[in-house]
Amino acid sequence: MDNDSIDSLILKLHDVDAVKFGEYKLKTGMMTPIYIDLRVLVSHPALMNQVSSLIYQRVQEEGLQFDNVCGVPYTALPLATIICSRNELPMLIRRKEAKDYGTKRLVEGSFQEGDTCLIIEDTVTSGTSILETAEVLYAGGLKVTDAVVLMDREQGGVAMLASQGIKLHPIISMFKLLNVLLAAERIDAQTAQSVRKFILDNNTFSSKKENGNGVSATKKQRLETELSYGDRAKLPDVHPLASKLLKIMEEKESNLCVSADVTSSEELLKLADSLGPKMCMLKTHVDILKDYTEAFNQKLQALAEKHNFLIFEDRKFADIGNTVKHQYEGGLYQISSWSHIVNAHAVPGPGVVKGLSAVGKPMGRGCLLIGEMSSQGSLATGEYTKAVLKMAEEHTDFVIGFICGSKISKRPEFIHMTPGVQIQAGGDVLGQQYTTPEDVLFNKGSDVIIVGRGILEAPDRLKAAESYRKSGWEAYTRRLSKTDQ
Ligand code: S5P
Repeated sequence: MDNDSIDSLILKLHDVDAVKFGEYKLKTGMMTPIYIDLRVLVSHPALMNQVSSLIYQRVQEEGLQFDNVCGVPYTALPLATIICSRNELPMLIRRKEAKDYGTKRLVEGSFQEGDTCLIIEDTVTSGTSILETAEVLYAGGLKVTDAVVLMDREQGGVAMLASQGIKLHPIISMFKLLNVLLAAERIDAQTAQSVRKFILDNNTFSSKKENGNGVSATKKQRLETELSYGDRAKLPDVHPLASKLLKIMEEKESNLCVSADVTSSEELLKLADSLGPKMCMLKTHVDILKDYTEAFNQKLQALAEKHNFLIFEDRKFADIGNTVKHQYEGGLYQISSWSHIVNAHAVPGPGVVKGLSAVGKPMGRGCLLIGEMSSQGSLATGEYTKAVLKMAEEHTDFVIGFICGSKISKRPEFIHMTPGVQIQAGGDVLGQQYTTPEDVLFNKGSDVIIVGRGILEAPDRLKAAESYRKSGWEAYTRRLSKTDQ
């Protein structure tokens, strides 16, 4: 599904007042600063057709298998009708009330017991409307495995439905909607931020922990925060490069990024070749090499292909947009031509991301923002870290995550990478502070450990890399299973 058609749809939805900002009450009783009202769609036939096409496109892309289609009454009913009519698919109608005469059926249309019914919905908050419809379908002997929704408010619906065995496929997510409206100057940064905060603070699934609705609190917590790397790779809003990294991590059972801080190209290439199978990413400081050549980066790229890891040049850009743009694509190193990922300080303001993105985004590259540092006395803390988060949320088309000490964003699409890791906690004489893989992955909830001297200074580097890979992976799998009982 291409981004341009989603972006243009978002703007059209805003044009027809289907997206409103202010103070509104949701069906759940919750007050919200954003209201999505897709009931108005029926007055805009071209938009109805566009939405129906996108929903059906999603159904095809996902290769969903079903025998009939049911729209959740009432807003999604005409959408389901258009989809079924255009594509000659059998439709079912769920009655809201049983008739008190005749057949008293709650599901109208013909079907066989055991048929699978695909549900279509316009907006999801908690997922209960879809579940209510599914329950009526179940009572009629139907199965429900998938539902497609135009707009996901990202407040726990995906997780709640997953816990009930229904996979939800959203087309537009709240964060995407905000970014498009912000970029088009339909809303200001403050409004976008207050809505983001509201969404993150009001997860309907996790907040039900206290009143208990049949799913255990621990399971809810896991579903809110603990998707596996593989599941996160498939999230609708995940950046393609973050998705690639998460897939590599899952496949290689590795959350290890080796920091190859050596000064000879030959040694670096040897390291990349021998440790390649153990890591998901290799981090370089190209400007400490004493013998850099273009041939070096070509060999490095070939090794990244061979062993399936990503390259991360730890350049820590920190200048105005125009300067970093040149530093990223030009000069001696032409970093953008070979490094999948770079990082940047947020100190200069959003211009630094815009400058890097102008070069890297068209090439499918990604950027990590430095939210926290491992060094003693770092100034990147508190309000600064929060501002970094906000900057990331506003540039999700290029920023894929953070350099940080612990999980600083609840968004599972972001990757958290933590340096300052050794098997033994401690530090060096120049202010580096070390914590253990266990602490970083199990307690602090980060995703990737960045290890330099812990491996480089070991008597057997390959053995050391394997031991970091193993302890990192074990800590992560224990974290997943911790809340999965
Ligand atoms: O806060 C940070 C950020 C980074 S990227 N602290 C860090 O140590 N790093 C980098 O991680 C640092 O530049 C070095 O390349 C690596 C840590 O190396 P080690 O030898 O101390 O593991």
